[in-house]
Amino acid sequence: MENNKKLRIGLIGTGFMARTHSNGYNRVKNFFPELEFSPVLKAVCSRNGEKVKAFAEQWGYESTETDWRAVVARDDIDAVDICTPNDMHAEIAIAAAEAGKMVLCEKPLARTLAEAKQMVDAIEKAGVKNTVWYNYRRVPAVTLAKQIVDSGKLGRIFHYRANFLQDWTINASLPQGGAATWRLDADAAGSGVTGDLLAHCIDTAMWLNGGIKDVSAVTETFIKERVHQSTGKMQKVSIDDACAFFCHFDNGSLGLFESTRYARGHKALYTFEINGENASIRWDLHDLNRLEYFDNADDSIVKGWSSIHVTDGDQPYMDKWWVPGLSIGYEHTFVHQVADFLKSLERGGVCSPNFREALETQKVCQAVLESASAGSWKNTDVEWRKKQETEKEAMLSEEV
Ligand code: SOE
Repeated sequence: MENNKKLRIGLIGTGFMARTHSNGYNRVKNFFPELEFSPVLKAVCSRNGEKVKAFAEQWGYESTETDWRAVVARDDIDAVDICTPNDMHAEIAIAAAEAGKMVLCEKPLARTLAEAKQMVDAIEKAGVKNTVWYNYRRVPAVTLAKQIVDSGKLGRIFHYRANFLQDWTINASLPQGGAATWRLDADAAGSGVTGDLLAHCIDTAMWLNGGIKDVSAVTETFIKERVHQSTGKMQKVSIDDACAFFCHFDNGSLGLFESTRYARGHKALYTFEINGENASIRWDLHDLNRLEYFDNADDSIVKGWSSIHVTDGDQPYMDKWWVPGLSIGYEHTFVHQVADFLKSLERGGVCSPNFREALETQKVCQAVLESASAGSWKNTDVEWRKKQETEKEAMLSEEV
């Protein structure tokens, strides 16, 4: 890294996630001016030369590449940000780590647990900074949920419930494979809703409620064959279109998770609810600035679910934005993750989830898929408690 506290980014990919990350890099110093480090958009890479040039111009990248290996080899790049389909994550992350680059990787970390383990080994061997973009942790209302849970206000936790519902793949004529629909191709994605959507729910759940011990899952593939973009032929669909699972958390609570791309009417409905002995909380991505809270200690005449509008300067991240009462949105979660990454460079600590933490989510995803195909409970082997004891998170919100 250059001494003048620049973090020179090489971004691989030009799709939807590449836009969210680029927006994060571009906005961060406007709203977190106190951070010592500043991102510099050095290079963006895509195989499509025209597309990558247009992307560079639109988002302010200084140069373009059409081969990711060129980005990894460049001396003027400190950090490689991976926004490709999942089948490229491992190869790029491992090569980048071996070249001594920091790595920021879009979720899920990998297609399989085996791939994810190789990535963690490479990153830890190289000793480079790393993070995985499980962005929903950095919705201020979700970070507030973490603070409330950690304060012990909920008491003993009995239940954790989460859903992530979409409906964009109901159309049987949608192909699998290719730039827009690689998420339907098991070779490119690894899995369907389990890796794409439940991975978010699992990451948040273990962050809020600790390790998941074992799982019992069912999956379904509703549309069994789709045309493949690369062959033009009808091919078997091997991803899970829907998945539901029960689990036990290490703390003794029960978890219930559901995800599908066949819930007509729902576009990206991520919700979770935690029920404790003394209080409960719930959150809904469609109303992301609000955290609902029920406290059994309230006076009976006013007792009920309250809806906290998480926009006050005392609440996580919100002192950085507008004035109390004014909302922020989805894109801000990526600005927050960039800010936390820059903070981790300055002050040490981990920009959670790092690769090792994301490996725990990968273990649960793998156990879910194995449980569904075996029709039986599976242990996850997560080591969440151990990691919590050993690593310090670098989150700006902790200082609020
Ligand atoms: C899928 O439609 C998707 O874009 C996921 O890949 C993202 O991770 C999720 O945040 C929104 O939905």
